[in-house]
Amino acid sequence: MKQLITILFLAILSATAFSQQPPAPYGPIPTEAQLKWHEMEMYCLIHYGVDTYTDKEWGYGNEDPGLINPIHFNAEQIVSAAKAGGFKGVVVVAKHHDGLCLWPTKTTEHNITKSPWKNGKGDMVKEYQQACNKTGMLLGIYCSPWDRNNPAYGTPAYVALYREQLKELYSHYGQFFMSWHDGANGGDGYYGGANEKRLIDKETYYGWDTTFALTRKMQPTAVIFGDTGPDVRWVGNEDGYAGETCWATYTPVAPDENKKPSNGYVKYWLATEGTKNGQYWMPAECDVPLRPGWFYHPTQDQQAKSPYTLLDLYYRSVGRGADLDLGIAPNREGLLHENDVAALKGFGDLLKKIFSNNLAKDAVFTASNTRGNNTNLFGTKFLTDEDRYSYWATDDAILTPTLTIDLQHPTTFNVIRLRENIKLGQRITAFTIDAWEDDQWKEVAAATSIGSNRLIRLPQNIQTNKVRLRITGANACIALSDFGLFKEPPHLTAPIIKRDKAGNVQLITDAPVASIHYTLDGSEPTLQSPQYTRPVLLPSGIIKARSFEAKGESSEVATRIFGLVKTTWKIECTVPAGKDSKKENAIDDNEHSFFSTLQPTGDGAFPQEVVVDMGNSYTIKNFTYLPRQDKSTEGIVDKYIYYVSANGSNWQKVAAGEFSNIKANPVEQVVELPQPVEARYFKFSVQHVISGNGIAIAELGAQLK
Ligand code: FUL
Repeated sequence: MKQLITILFLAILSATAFSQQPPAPYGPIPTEAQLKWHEMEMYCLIHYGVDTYTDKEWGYGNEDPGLINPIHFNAEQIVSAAKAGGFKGVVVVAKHHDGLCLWPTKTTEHNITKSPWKNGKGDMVKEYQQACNKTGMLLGIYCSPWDRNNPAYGTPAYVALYREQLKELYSHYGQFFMSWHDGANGGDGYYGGANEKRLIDKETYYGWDTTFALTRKMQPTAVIFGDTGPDVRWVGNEDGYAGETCWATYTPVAPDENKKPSNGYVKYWLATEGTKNGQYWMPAECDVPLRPGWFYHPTQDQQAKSPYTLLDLYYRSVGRGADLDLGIAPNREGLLHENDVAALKGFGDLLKKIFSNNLAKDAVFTASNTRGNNTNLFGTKFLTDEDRYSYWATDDAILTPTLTIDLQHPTTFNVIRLRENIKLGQRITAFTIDAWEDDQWKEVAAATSIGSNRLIRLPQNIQTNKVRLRITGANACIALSDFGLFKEPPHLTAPIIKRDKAGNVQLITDAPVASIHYTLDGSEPTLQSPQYTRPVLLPSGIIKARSFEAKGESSEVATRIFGLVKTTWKIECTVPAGKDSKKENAIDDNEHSFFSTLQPTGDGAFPQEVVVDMGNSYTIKNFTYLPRQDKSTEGIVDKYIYYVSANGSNWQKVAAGEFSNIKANPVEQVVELPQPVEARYFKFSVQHVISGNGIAIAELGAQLK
């Protein structure tokens, strides 16, 4: 009898022990620093430097530090604007590819002490540190590995110097949340006057392992960002979005077989999705500038992304388990432009409005299974407690449970949020959401990866009193930490601006609105601005439009800047078109078609030149080049010369340069002329392309003075 009691007792004990046992972690799991980084969700990347004054995206390395004189520089204004946008920190570009250090470094003369700003006594990184401390924001650092100024670039001496620069930054500015290492590496530059092309072995040159060991030692709480992490990976585009399926795990792959992937040397396009069951916990950072470029350009003052555009990016980055890194660019005075400040604030307010009220917080959850039946430890009550690491779990064998959410009363929502307890790895691989409608379940959404955060934005509001989550695939039993339902405020959408080939602009709304008003001078449209009644002829220039409702509510402002109408244009090229391509595609106002001279074989000789006859003489202030938009980099131009002519035979050179960063950020390139020119013909002379034996042009354009 005694024996039986002991056995029974032991059996009960082991059952209780099991029911208290948390699930074993699955696959790679995040470090403490990575967890903190996930919790941040959003931060900003600040680009300011000589490019701010030269109107470039990459400096060549020969710029005069004397250019830097931001008389009103105010780190607090910049950091506070980011904070108002809901961002939790800033990464400061302390040195960009041009090599100018914004802190008083001992490693090179090419630094802020040689600028007139604060009589050479200033230290921008310090001022950002102070502003962050004051505002409760976190600080990160970007120090470009590629340095087009340094004479030693390409030799081991430079790598040692780069490490010295990092050491200075790591020692004097407190704790960093992130050390950001860019993948753009090697190419032509000033290099102390050598003016040459320096290529490096991207796999081995920087000795990243040694450098990152330094980071670990000196900044143990910082995550390290790079194309191959090791802590946070580049998402593979500068458009600000992760894949619809996006794994926090990733196995980077080198472009060539049997090589080790490294910064700037990786099949980066695989990073958009990551790797299901990948080797490392290496979540994605989605970086994207608020304006088209990373640096400030006065011509982009009207092009800050609107709050709703930012919200869309938020869903496609943070909503897919990645973080959003938004580029902000202080202007020549050292301040964020008021339009940028307003866009950030509008976005921050919107996020607060949407996510401050979880409509599922008082719901009654019924799970088809709870781990060891132990609702105290693993019950559904943890799904709405705002703690990312408390969770509902299932028994080890249960991979496809169902969760029914009784909202108790009809509830309207359009956003669903799910989170896993990522301390236990990324486990769920597929799920479906149903809503109770007309006495039956109706599927309203389905998705794959969840990880630290998954947001589903439904195309329309749903009203229901019951929702069901069906997990349809998992690598291991479930450890879900969050279930949320949210509703976006009603919102009048901005008009869509379209222009036909003849220059007639149409303003379109999805549904009728009381009125649409527009301006053609760059000012904000108000009820007093001209009312839109029929297409407006706009041969070149800016249009801003806004919808209004009877009660005075208004939409965001939609802005478009149009180049000169091309109906009278004719185009010729010095080399034949590639297969299935025609030259007219470069002037057809269709960004999805492109003209190419790429051939199946051959090296291709440059320059290759395109001549456009605009049909009439105009006063031109800039030329534009839109690279192909199909994600391929073949034929994308990165060095050009522009010529103009009155008769098509006597040519005058008006601009020459490089389209820096066009590979990672293939947006329309605007070449501002030093002064407006009178011309009927222009010649786009392509000196160099990123890769391939020919050129690829989606659109060529010009804007009138
Ligand atoms: C890129 C750089 O080349 C750009 O200039 C910019 O700094 C961006 C954030 O990273 O790779």
